[in-house]
Amino acid sequence: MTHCILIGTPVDEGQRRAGCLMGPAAYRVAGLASTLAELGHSVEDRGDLSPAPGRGQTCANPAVHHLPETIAWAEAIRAAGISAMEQGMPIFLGGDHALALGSLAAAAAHAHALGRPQFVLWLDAHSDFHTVQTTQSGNLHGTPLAYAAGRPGFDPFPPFPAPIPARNICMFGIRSVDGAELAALRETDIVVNDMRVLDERGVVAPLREFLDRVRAQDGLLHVSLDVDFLDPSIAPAVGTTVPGGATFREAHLVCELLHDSGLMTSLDLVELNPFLDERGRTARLMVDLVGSLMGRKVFDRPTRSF
Ligand code: B3U
Ligand code: MN
Ligand code: MN
Repeated sequence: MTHCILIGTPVDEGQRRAGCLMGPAAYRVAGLASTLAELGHSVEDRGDLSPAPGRGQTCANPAVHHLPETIAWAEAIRAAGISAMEQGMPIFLGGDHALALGSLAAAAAHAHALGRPQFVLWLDAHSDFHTVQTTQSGNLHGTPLAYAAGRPGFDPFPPFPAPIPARNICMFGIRSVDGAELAALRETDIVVNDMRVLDERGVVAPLREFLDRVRAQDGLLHVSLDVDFLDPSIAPAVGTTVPGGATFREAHLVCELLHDSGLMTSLDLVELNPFLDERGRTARLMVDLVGSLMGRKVFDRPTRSF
């Protein structure tokens, strides 16, 4: 059984559509803590973080907005995340994806301190591989993976503590990549399982290939679940819907395989915008997916040993 530490991270500054700040409250209303408790886990809700005031940092890209506030969030999330990782499994309740500038830094610092490799599974329609310099929208929720991979172009963010090797990063569900991100991605060994790959191969084989590598290297695994990984027909409460996402069944299967692996050590739930939801259905779906991630199953059967 796992000690689950809920950390509310109501970041709304990483994009321009207000509402993600209501995400932590929506997960609580949708029963996240009781779902985890019913599965036999202990749950500690640490409430919502609030960042220090922004310190007025600037950068050369005029499109970028809320830079000082986003840096302050990243620092607060990183500090809270490191202490949580020492005590249990943090679940970061977003908040937009800019929160991963902090949660990934926490995970990487923690893994580095343990002397173990950090891996990342990025469940998202987007690659979020811009730097502060290349983003055209100026929305910093499109940057955290590039920061974690150690790409240059992140001044004035603090240096990423222990950059995550590209081979340890696996993208899943990708279907919207900007030109600058694509050019940069082509130069890396990041495993990009875009929707074409998932359509051809299904979710099981590509995910097992990745999980086998995590297991073989005794890695820690951070999973970052963006609501827009899911098809908008089942998960409408997100500001950046992209058609052709994961189905209900694919998403649950991914979560069940992750649970069977026993490898996940930290989790982000990001981009839920409850203001755009239909009677809480997206929040409830996300909570149900966490249930699958944490061991809910219909029937016990022998699972493939990893
Ligand atoms: N790549 C685009 C769009 C985007 C990234 N992440 C989200 N949207 N959610 C950008 O703005 O960087
Ligand atoms: Mn994202
Ligand atoms: Mn996305």
